[in-house]
Amino acid sequence: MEIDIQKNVLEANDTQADINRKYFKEKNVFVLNMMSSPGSGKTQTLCKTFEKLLPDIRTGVIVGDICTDNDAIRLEKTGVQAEQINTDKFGGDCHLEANLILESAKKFKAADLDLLVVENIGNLVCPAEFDIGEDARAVVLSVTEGEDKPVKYPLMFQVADMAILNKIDLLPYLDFDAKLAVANMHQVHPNMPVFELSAKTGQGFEPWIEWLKTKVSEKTGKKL
Ligand SMILES: Nc1nc2c(ncn2[C@@H]2O[C@H](COP(=O)(O)OP(=O)(O)OP(=O)(O)O)[C@@H](O)[C@H]2O)c(=O)[nH]1
Ligand SMILES: [Mg+2]
Repeated sequence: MEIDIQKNVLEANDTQADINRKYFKEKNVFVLNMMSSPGSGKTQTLCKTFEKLLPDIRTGVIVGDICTDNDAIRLEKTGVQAEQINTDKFGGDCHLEANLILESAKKFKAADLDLLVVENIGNLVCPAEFDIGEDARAVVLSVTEGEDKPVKYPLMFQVADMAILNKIDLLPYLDFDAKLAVANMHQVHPNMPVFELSAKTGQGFEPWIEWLKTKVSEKTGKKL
């Protein structure tokens, strides 16, 4: 019985995700779903990223957390419009579902966006199961989490189109083996692009920014 309920929830979500995808196609906006464990640096990475993209790339962000609008406040300091979703109002879900995304996407003031980023709720498991109608998925792993996470939580890394290995400024102080972490990502998802960077210092940002700009260009037809 429980399995049937879960199946129904996922099927309903998939139907809504297809509606979202159609909406995003009409709006000609590239949508990136960014996922990770709590604290790996999604918000910090996005703040630095938006500083580099704005105002040339018209950008919006939807940010999910169980409680607080802390991340929306941090992100808005870059000049981006941020729409916070809190899931504590409806049971404290550990992931964002497609219906919430469409509701929030309709709140953006700009007539047209080129890029809409969804910072998903910090969780390395559930968000991977919920299609939100995005064009691409990013997973962030930070060097304080352990090299083995890709093989312990493979689904997240299998559904991702690219990965960020964040907090590389801390490598001199840790035993973390970055080569092994990347090899573990490639064990579950061969050839996935991995960008090693520090959202604190900005080190390693260029290849990630180039990847993102290329994706936005491909979807929108806009030369960047
Ligand atoms: N040293 C270092 N610290 C970082 C880096 N990126 C993020 N942090 C710190 O890590 C902590 C968590 O970063 P956040 O950006 O809030 O992480 P998050 O993934 O958005 O967290 P949730 O939204 O709660 O899931 C903060 O104290 C950041 O300042 C980095 O590259 N290097
Ligand atoms: Mg965050």
